[in-house]
Amino acid sequence: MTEQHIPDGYAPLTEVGVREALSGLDAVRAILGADAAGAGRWRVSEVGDGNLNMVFVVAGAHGGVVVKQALPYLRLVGESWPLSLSRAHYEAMALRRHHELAPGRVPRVYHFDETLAMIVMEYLHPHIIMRRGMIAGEQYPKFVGHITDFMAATLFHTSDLCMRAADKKRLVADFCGNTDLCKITEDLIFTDPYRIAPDNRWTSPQLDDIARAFREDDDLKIAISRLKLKFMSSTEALIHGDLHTGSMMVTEDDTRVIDPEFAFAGPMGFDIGAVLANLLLNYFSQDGHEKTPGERDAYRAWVLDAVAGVWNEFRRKFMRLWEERGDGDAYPRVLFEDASGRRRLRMERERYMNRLLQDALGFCAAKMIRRILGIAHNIDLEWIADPATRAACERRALLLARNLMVNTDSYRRIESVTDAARLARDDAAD
Ligand code: SR1
Ligand code: MG
Repeated sequence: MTEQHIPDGYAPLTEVGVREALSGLDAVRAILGADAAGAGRWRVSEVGDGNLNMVFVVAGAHGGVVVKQALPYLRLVGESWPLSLSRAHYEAMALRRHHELAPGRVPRVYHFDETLAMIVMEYLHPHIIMRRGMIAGEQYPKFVGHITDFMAATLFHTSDLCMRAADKKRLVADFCGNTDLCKITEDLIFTDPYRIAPDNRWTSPQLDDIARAFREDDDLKIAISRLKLKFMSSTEALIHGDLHTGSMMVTEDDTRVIDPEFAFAGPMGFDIGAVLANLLLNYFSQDGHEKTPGERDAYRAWVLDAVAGVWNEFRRKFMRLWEERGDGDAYPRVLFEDASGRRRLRMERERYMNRLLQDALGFCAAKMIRRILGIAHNIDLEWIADPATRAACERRALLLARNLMVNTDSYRRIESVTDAARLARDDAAD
């Protein structure tokens, strides 16, 4: 952990502090309306349910804003786990970049206060956290289109396929100080679930055997270590870094990506894999949420369609961007101007996308395993009250994830992943 720097003037916000901090901001006052006595009085409520920060909703007579403040420690654990306030700086920078690249897919930033590590942003209403909607069995028909627009735009435009080398290097430099947050990922996703770590937990005793087997599985530990190296050393694009369904706010018609505090220049497959993993975890959790067996069959089918759609649509959109706007310093167009060159470049793009799917599937597996054996779990599974049912769902997810990670190259198409997920459930039901 880097040494903690807390600027003079920083203090964790209270409701009173939020009021004070916002009262001097003309743009924010214009959105809320004046903080006046009676009906005009701003209503401030703390709503944060994430692992890291404080989040306030402020409602005024005219509208609302969200105030997110970083704490100098990890909220989930407390002051014993110090964490750099600078994550708010990286989050604000990523939100602004994402807004430029994928307008309408992220909340607008109205104000960033570096001293308070505070971002004031658009209040998304009536959006809910996607994970909660999925647990309730809600379908989001526009989700695949929206999330693939977001990923294709943000990943392509911040890659060397699109950027000039000097600009790309500046981007890498702009985000390279986000080391505390990268370290969380490096430890909690790529290391701790495969060793005895103090904060690991799982449904015990039901999963004790598989947790131990994973700790003793050299094939798996080599595979996760290769992924860790890729995460640490690849600077392919500006990635969100924590793109799970708790980082998405949705309605039937809209999808917004929030919380990019883990953003840095990393491997694109990490974001794609995060989306796939969280859909698959939800898929496996549905047995614990249906009231009668089969009640969620249609929902399960929708989730698997979404898994396939996320990759296939992303691939199509990313390829198209590359064809139309591939003016970066990688694969210079000047080298491929004749018919044979153009044909070879098309083949190369196919090869690139195949490799990207392999990366995404490896990271997908890593993200599934960490949510079942590591410190931070998903409510999709956590909210299954009966431990035996929960463990059965988790075991299926773990077995698929292990195979995905160790035998990634036997999954050449996303449909082989959805088939395997279906089979993992059907086999267990037999
Ligand atoms: C201890 S922090 C745990 C997790 O919360 C965030 O959402 C990230 O996924 C991080 O790994
Ligand atoms: Mg988050």
